[in-house]
Amino acid sequence: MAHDLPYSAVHLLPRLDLDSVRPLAIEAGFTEAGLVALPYANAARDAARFAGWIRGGRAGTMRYLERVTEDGRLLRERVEVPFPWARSAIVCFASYHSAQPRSTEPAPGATGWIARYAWSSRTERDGTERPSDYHKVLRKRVNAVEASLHARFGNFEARGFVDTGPVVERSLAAAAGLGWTGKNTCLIHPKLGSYGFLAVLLTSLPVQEEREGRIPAPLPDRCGSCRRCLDACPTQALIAPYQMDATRCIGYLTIEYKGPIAPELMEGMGRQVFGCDICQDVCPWNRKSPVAADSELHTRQELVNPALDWLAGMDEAEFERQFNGSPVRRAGFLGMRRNVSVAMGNSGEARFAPWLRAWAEAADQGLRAATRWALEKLGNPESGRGDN
Ligand code: B12
Ligand code: SF4
Ligand code: SF4
Repeated sequence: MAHDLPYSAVHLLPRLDLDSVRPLAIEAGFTEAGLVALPYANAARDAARFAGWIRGGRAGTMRYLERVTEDGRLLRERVEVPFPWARSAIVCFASYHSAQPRSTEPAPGATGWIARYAWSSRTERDGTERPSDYHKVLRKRVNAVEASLHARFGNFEARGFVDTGPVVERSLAAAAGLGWTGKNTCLIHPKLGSYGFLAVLLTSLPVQEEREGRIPAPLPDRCGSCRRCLDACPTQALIAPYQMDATRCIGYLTIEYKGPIAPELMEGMGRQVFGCDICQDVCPWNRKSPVAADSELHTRQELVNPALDWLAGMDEAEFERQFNGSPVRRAGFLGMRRNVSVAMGNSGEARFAPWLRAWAEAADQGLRAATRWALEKLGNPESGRGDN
């Protein structure tokens, strides 16, 4: 393995440089790519930030983020903890910006909001449109980059990740010069904005620029005095610039968290039924960023401002049909019903009361709590018979 090699042997290894890596990533379907030698300059600072975040209890029920090694080190704190052989990280960015409206624009009727990243679909060979999930789409692309590198450089160690690997992808992306961490904690690319997925390819190959002393400096923070995201977050999940308490984030509450939601947070959830785009929709860096034309990440029009009646009327089989292969499936059928109940409560429309009453005795605690809260919020209408 490369990390067992003496210095002289490491010196003889082929080296990566951005000029040869970037075209491979673009060819594989990514919008942009960066490269950084490991360990990177700010690794100790980022490790301390991550550890502080975990110790502050900000990860809630996302226990996988808290995994530790046998000697008690947080697995994700530094890349070298799980991957001591890694000498470089190629970080790829795939834009999912689309021309559709934003969650912060006036919406028609009683509709919910599904986060932009989950609208995706792809056209199969037989011409049918199927839901697509960025995890799968990008994974295939990372594998393609890895295969091209092997074809060029022969044998070396590599591991690719999209979201689920034990690395803090945004820290690596910032270190690789792809953008800066915004006050909303998102990675913002100066031209492409923040509607972009990240994928990481770790390799045991060293970086050319390092030897030449041309280590790319991380991009400067361009948030300036702006604080639109902090002011717009309806659940005050952005507890300070650059810092999020995930247990208050609607992205966490609607997707990751399965139980009953605190009433004051349900109030703030508004009409978001899956994820949340508010702190990105208000960000000026997403105003002029180009729309992506990605054939595997087409917008499913029916998921933009979906009618609450449509979502409420789905039985489990229909939920599967609509969301099998889509990121939305992660919320689960009952999780989505719980989120729809909250949105109904926040809609102010008494016609939703029959749905809510029908679910009020559900075995699922989260759904039960949400329907009861929503009915109360609508003033417990006696005759709320609507068009359902
Ligand atoms: C857990 C998780 C969540 C959690 C927690 C989010 C969070 N802010 O930590 C929840 C469920 C809430 C969530 C929500 C979302 N997520 Co998420 N999530 C992750 C995951 C799996 C781990 C993130 C993590 O380790 N968080 C811990 C904190 C400490 O790290 P971080 O915020 O990522 O890192 C930065 C900050 O900590 C910052 N920092 C900390 N303290 C300080 C202090 C100062 C002064 C400064 C300057 C910086 C700073 O430094 C780090 C970067 O340099 C990553 C994938 C991965 N493996 O990394 C995706 C990921 C971050 N998520 C992603 C997406 C798309 C989203 C959503 C947009 C989805 C949605 N629409 O609902 C929202 C965005 C919400 C937001 N404003 O961040 C993308 C982000 C892409 C991008 N351009 O930034 C990622 C990278 C997945 C991917 N592969 O594309 N997510
Ligand atoms: S995603 Fe929504 S809830 Fe989470 S920090 Fe951003 S605005 Fe707040
Ligand atoms: S809204 Fe303003 S403060 Fe927030 S991330 Fe965008 S530029 Fe930075």
